[in-house]
Amino acid sequence: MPAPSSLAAWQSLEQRRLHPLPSLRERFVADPSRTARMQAGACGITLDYSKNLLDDDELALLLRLADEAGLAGRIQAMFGGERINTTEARAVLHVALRCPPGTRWQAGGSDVAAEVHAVRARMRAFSQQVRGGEWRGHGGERITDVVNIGIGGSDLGPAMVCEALADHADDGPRMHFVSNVDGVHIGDVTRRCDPRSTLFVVASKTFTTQETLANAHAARAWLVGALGDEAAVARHFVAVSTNAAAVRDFGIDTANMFGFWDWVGGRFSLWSAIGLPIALALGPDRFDELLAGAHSMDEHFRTAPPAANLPVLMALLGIWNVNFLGAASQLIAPYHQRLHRLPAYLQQLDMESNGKSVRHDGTPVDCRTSPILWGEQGINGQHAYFQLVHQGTQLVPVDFIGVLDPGRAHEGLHRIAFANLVAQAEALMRGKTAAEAEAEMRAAGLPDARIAALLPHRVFPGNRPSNVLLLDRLDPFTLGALIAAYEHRTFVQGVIWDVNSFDQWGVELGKQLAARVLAELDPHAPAPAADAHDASTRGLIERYRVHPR
Ligand code: G6Q
Repeated sequence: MPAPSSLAAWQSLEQRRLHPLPSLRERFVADPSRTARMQAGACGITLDYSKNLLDDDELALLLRLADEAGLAGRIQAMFGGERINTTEARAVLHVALRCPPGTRWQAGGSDVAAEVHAVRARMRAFSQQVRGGEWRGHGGERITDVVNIGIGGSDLGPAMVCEALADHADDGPRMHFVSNVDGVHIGDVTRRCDPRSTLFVVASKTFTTQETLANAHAARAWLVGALGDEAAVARHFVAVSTNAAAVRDFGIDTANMFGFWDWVGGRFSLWSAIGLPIALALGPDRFDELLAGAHSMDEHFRTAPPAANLPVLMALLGIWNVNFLGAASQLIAPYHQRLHRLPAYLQQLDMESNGKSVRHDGTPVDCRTSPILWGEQGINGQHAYFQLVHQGTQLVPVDFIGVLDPGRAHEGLHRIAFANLVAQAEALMRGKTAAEAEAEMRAAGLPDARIAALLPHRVFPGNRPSNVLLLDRLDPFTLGALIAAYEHRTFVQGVIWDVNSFDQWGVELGKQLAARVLAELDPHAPAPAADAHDASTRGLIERYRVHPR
């Protein structure tokens, strides 16, 4: 694959960014059809990208860039089950996880859809049993609380979705997610639960992850200690994994294990059995709707022309901001409390996928790759870091995410949140000129000297780019589509940067070192050899070893 900067469209875009362009404010005045043209919609989601710092010419070049990078072929390769995760020699088929019942999906010589639907049927039956009170605890109590123990891809997706769709849970069990291994997280959850009516889902693709296994052992000790019977594990623990042998070694009957496959990457796995907590919380019908929304976005992504393709457009706008306008970060601002975990989820999706500096062939990338994604729900952000976004020295493109239907929320309150979303996007685009700021201060009766002193502080440069993504409503279908749109956005950017979006070697080194340091922290173990670490690391280990306990 060619280096991004060697592509003709890339070079033309480099030229374009040198042209002085009118401000966004001027462009809106000069072109009344701008917004109508710069919109795309699919699956209950509308993208208004008219507040980006580009025009039709740049957009046409970006679309050409996607074409020159071979995007169409890469999409086909992914959906066709080719081993596009080259460093791990794996196919990337999370898209197959959401194919509707009755479809066939030939990949690698087998029908992966049949395997997917077999696991989905087991998830359906199990979640119905738990929700319906047929699956009970060891002593016969109905399950009231479900604790998912997992981390990274085995935590963030289900946790985000369960929270986002809490209004669709009817009378499902209470959900808890434990990922941190510090002892506080599991302790806080077990204190709130009754062991007689608590079900643990141990979610780990590899079933070797230190944090997850340590928490699972702690949970088992808590449960067996409270119920006084090792046999209780069978009714209170289920596993989600690809590693049956390790599940068995832990003491969970593999009859209570839900499997998935190596072609499902951790951060793309909420659609697999890793989504079991979602099916338990919301019921299997809602889980199917989530999958249907994602599948519908897959179909849109696969078939819509690039110029009207939501994920492709989102990706190209990001490329423009990052590679041609120099944005180092991307703010995600959902204006809905239920979406407050979305930024954390997207952080992993994007930064673990495209936070890379070598290309497929191992040579260095010659451009900036994944920006730093950050954010939380927008209203809180407004009262904190939005200052920097409006008047700081960095360009921070924003994805505003809003929901039109208030759902169960009080309509008046929902409208306030929505008004703030609209106002922030407008303010970032328009800014406030010196003349406007001065007129305001004059109207307020400020003396001349005060106006002169304050003026530079009260000017907003504006011309700051944002997307507005509007969801018709926050329901399983639309959320599934939104997540899939971001997944494909990440994939498209990886194609253009020519990085493998599906491996994560960068998380390995810390894990390796942690295992060694853990042994060395034991005050009863021999101190590490003098040359085992640098002076700083040795000092930290020593501080821990001698700290009075
Ligand atoms: C995701 C990553 C990573 C992974 C966790 C948990 O793409 O690979 O976040 O999901 O490290 O791994 P296990 O599921 O194997 O415990």
